[in-house]
Amino acid sequence: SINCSLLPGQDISIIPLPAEIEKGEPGSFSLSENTIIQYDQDVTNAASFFKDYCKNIYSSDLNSMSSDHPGMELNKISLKYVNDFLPGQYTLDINKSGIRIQGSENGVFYGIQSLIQLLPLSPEPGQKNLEVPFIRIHDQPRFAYRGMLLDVGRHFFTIDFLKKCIDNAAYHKINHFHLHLTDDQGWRIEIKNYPRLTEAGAWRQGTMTGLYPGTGNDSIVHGGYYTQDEIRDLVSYAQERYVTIVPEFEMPAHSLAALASYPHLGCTGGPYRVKETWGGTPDVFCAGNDSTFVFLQDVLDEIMEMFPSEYIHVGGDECQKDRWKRCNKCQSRIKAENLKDEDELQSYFITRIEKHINSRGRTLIGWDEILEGGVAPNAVVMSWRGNGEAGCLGAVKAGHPVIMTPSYSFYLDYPQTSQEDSLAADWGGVTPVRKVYLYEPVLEQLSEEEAALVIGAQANIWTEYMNNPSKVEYMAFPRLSAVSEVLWSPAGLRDWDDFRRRMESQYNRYRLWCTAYNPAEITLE
Ligand code: TNX
Repeated sequence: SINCSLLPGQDISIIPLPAEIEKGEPGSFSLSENTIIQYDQDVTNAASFFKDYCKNIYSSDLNSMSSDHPGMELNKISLKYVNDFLPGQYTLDINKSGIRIQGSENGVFYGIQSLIQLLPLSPEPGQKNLEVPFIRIHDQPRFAYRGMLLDVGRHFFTIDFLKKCIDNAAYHKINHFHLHLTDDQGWRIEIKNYPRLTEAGAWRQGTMTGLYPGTGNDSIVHGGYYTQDEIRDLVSYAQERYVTIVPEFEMPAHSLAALASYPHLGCTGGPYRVKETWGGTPDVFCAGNDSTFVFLQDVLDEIMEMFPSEYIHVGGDECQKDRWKRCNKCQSRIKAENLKDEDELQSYFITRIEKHINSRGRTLIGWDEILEGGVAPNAVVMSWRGNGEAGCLGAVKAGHPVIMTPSYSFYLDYPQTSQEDSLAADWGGVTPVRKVYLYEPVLEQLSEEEAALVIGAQANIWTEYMNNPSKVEYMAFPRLSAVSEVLWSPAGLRDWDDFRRRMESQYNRYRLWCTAYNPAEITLE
């Protein structure tokens, strides 16, 4: 007899909540090493993901065969590709003849993600049979863009850790991993044409201690970067999990690491140093110098080679304009292009970059400041300031798609509790998991047409105060689980008490996944 924590008819606790769950007859299917995974060619990824998962988590070796081989009728998991299912859509059936998942290509993968959340949470050592309850699920995502951002600029994280983040994204049916690759405090990606970006820009000589503006400097060299080969490997790892990596190359501001590497790209000519404190800096790319644009376009070309993502993020946030005001070249540009002021100069800057990105068949994303001085014609706006409302309205009124990433609800660097026990950004207030869970990305006042422009939302993990992987996970969880439900599940099913009930199992799942989390926040009364 098997001691299994998930008994039939008992707790079903999938996160994000599926659109429709029908509990089947009482009973369960027993998955064992005699179970065969039979899969259609188009959903090979999902089959291998499931095999690897059972091997890694339960030390269970399942066999698989493609559906071209005649299969047996019983004791199998069948994965069927259905051509006319929508992106992400699937059905999952578990009954006495076995497990069947049908869906679009990524739909079957998401069916697998739901299935793994039906497996036992606290397996006995050596337990080989995995009981899963009879059930029928119909599911599909609410939003097309379901994102999380990791800032590798403020602190460097290894490729292995990025892969673990991608796994966690996939478990939560999140399909975009936004990598913030460049900032004042570090440049993190090899660019063959500009080697100094990583020779100089990837390293800082120390890091401020304490909360901004800081109590001192640790004088420890910090840095690191990804080679182009590592990036290609990471991109294909993500592709196998239906996660698109959206690269971000920040401009015109947050660019001090690039200026420290190539000082001629700034208005004053430098010298510049990779920044050792948090907060902004007046030094930004010079908008009057044509050689700046040659550099930016060359770097973007290498980035677009490495990342097949339709979306290319170019930042655009928090650009201080003082240097431009006092720079002859920037002022001549304003005159020559008939621009009104420095805001319009930023708009000229981003629009010029957008032309280049569009010419390569890609779409530009920028933070909501790209609305100031006029938004570039085809840009997607990421609305982050405050509760995201102003940026959203600015974008949709101009007919532009928008991704909601409101700092007040979706910034996972903000403390989770008022008694946060470690350093956390103190510029936005406490963001408990309940607040995250109850955030609604589509503003009530939007018309149907405008609402359709809200293509999704994203949680951001800025890492000023996170210098190791456990801290990142501790800040991310459980809040990222709440985010995933906002992104995936039908709005009408959102229910805080039910979510809290399901979170009890999710905490055990974090432990199965060896993922750190903050246990303080969801305590069941
Ligand atoms: C604002 S979000 C920033 C980041 C910081 C973050 C800290 C955005 C576009 N800019 O550079 O890391 O706040 O919460």
